[in-house]
Amino acid sequence: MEFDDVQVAGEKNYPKRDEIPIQYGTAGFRTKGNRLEHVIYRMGVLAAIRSACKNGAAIGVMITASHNPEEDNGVKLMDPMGEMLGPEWEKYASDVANVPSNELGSVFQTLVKTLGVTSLQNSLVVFARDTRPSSPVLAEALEAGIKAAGAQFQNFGLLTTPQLHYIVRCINTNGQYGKPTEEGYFEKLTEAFIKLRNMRKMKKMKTLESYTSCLYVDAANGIGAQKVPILQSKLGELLKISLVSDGSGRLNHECGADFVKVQQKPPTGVTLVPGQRWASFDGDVDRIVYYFSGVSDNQFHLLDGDKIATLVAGYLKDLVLETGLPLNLGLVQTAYANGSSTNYITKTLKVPVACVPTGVKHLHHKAQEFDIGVYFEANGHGTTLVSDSSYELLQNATKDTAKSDQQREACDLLLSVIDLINQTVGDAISDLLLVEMILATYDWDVEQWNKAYTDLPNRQLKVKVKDRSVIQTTDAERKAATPPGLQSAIDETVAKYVSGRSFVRPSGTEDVVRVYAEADSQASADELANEVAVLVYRMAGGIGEEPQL
Ligand code: 16G
Ligand code: MG
Repeated sequence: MEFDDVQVAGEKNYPKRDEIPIQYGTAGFRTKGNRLEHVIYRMGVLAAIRSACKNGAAIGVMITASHNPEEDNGVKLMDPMGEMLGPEWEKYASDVANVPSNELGSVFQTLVKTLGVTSLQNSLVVFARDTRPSSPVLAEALEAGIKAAGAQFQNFGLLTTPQLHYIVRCINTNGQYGKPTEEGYFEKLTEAFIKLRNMRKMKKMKTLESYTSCLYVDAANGIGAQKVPILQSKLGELLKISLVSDGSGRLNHECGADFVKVQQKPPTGVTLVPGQRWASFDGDVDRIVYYFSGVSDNQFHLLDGDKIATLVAGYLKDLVLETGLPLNLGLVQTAYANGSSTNYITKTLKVPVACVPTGVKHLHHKAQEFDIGVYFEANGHGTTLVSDSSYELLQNATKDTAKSDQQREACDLLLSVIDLINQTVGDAISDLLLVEMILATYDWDVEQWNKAYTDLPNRQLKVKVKDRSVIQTTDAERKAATPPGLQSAIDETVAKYVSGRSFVRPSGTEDVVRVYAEADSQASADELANEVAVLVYRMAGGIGEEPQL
């Protein structure tokens, strides 16, 4: 196999623009959109090679930078079951992205030789993009790369990231997971939702004076704004959705799940009427957080990934009990999970909890260890995984006459809940339907949901340092292994605060060190975060102005 054409077309149309190295990070490559053309061209070729290594299974490529500002863009590859690219390939992706244009052919040549790939003709790459201004040009670069590699492709145009993950899985399971189209995606989710709403008598939501059964969705001015109306058209009266940040403003600008979570306030310009139920997506619709303004206290209350996880885990736990099947249920979180949530899950729900490093791939991997594994990052990214054997067990149980009617009904119900969940990755649309279904089942409004536990006040800060790799972490990022002395200094500081907890970690997506702190009051959480930020600044080579104590 020769890569001369790949190199010639690459040098001519997609030459490397600069020498700044770029790494395939937590969620693929992410940087300014205008730095990515050559990288994405190369990823087209790499995805074709990955497909060949997987016997021609479809590999997905998504062009998006999620919650990043509009001028950024990014790219990530998806493996055959719709999961993130195998971590062992992240290095290949980084190597290929960084070689000079005139060495591209030989680098690919060496790679296919190492991997034992002899042809790319039967490779299949499927791709989609979000709504960023730079996305169409980058999609062209990707297509050019796939064509230069001589592979086959399908361009799905504008999709949410989780939709593409779903489609990849559908293609590679020959439609067993669903129809490999956007239509198929909405059909599967909404049919499950409608079935669940009809299966058990679900009472109307509580009618608080100012309560409305309409859900308000902030689509971050992203691709979600185009997809929510499709969802609405399928649900009709069953769920009324009112859209804000509907694409008329700047992507992710003072809106969206990340803004709401980090700033702990509604999108700019939104006034919450007490009791209204609100949700925010991020720019590519793989995160969701809920929030509301309290009817009695008029305060902003956030129902983040942790609150969603506990709602889902509690609901599934009861349902599993009703099935009478020996399915083990577990929940996976990261260090960012609020201490109160972990407490509630272990002590009240009595569901085992695992803690893993930040990044979907880690959570997803860990969740696979359970029969039913719920995973959520506090930032609102999460889903539930059900093992194939558990799925089969449930299917068989629905036909098992030795089981009671109630048990069989519970199995059937659980199977529909599984259909409602996009198991390939966290999916704001699927999570929204799941939350809405659970709230309707319990006859709960957001206030009742929120009462499960009270979050410990918390604060996140960023510190700029010369080289963030001087901070290495251990114990699922809860402890700093280097630089020497930093952890013991953090420990000493934390000890001064009631219910204090703090950790630091180098960001995987930005050139900063992140600081997280929680304590018994907001003032203490702010103070603790600040003290720890100063420690990082002083002990890990801070640049710019020192954080003020
Ligand atoms: C990416 C990750 C997300 C993680 C975040 C952390 C995926 C698909 N996304 O957005 O899971 O929470 O990075 O960012 O893996 P940070 O390292 O900058 O804090
Ligand atoms: Mg995202």
